[in-house]
Amino acid sequence: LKRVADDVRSIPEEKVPWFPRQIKDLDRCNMLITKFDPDMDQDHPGYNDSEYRKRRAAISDFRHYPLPTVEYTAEEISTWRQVYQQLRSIYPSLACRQFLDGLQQLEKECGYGDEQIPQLREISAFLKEKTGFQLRPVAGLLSARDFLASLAFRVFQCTQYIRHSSAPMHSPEPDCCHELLGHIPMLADKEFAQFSQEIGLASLGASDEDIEKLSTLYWFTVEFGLCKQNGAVKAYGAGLLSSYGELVYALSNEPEYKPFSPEETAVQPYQDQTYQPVYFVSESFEDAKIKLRKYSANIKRPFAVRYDPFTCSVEVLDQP
Ligand code: HBI
Ligand code: FE
Repeated sequence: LKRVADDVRSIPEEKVPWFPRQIKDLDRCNMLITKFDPDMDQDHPGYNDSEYRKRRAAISDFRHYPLPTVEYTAEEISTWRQVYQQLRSIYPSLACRQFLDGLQQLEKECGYGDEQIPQLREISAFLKEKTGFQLRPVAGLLSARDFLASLAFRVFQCTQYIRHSSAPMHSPEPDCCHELLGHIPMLADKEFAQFSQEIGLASLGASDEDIEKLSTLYWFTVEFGLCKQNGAVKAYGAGLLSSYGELVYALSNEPEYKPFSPEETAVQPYQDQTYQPVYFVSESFEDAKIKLRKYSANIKRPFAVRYDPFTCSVEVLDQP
């Protein structure tokens, strides 16, 4: 008696990259990309400043995780103040409504202002109540795969050190000015939080090629996105909302604008050294979310994922 069926039954050898199923698995999502670190990048304003590099490393030492309080120095607060004042003055005319709403609440409830650098612990508690997002401290730029995976759990990996004082208006790497001013106000918006999580869920176990596309999508939406609002175009991307120069430029009518379309946006070459050559404009977050869902549904994975908000974990389902 031969059991041919069993012998020849082909088991598809799908190689699915490891991905986190629970929040605690995010301990393994910590691959740093060091090319823009002050230790590695000769163009970093802190490259020749060993005191700065030591300080940056000390702030990023998370042995006392979770969410250490940082005593910022007078110099650090002064850098923050310059960034805050300059950006704050142009937000009302250039930032989208959701951002302005979020920022106003943060000013009221989390110590946002030009006097001090807000603390991650307070911000995380605030976001948890608003949208379920929480912060996790991170030592620098993370790999796209690890960064996106955390979004699936409504966890935002957030740097805590600040840029070098010699260049308050620009940082080659993410720093607390970028995170706290660019990202956090938007993460207090429910619809935007949902959009962010859905990019994250789409990334779990995806191929390197699809990660590249999702990270480009993320780049042109969460980082550099524009949206229509009451007949005007406003900024919602964190890269814009944390850069005075690029925020003004992006809304100046000088660059090229294209309607947000995931298939096209996902393969658009982007710039991480200078201003973007093109910006994508969404009709609304609702519209962006629907389009993203359609796009994600076409990503080939031999399984589907579902987020269980009760256990904060990801269930893996066989594709029907
Ligand atoms: N890492 N710490 C940190 N902060 C970010 O904003 C960030 C990141 N890694 C990748 C990334 N952003 C995106 O630009 C995409 O590559 C996902
Ligand atoms: Fe960012």
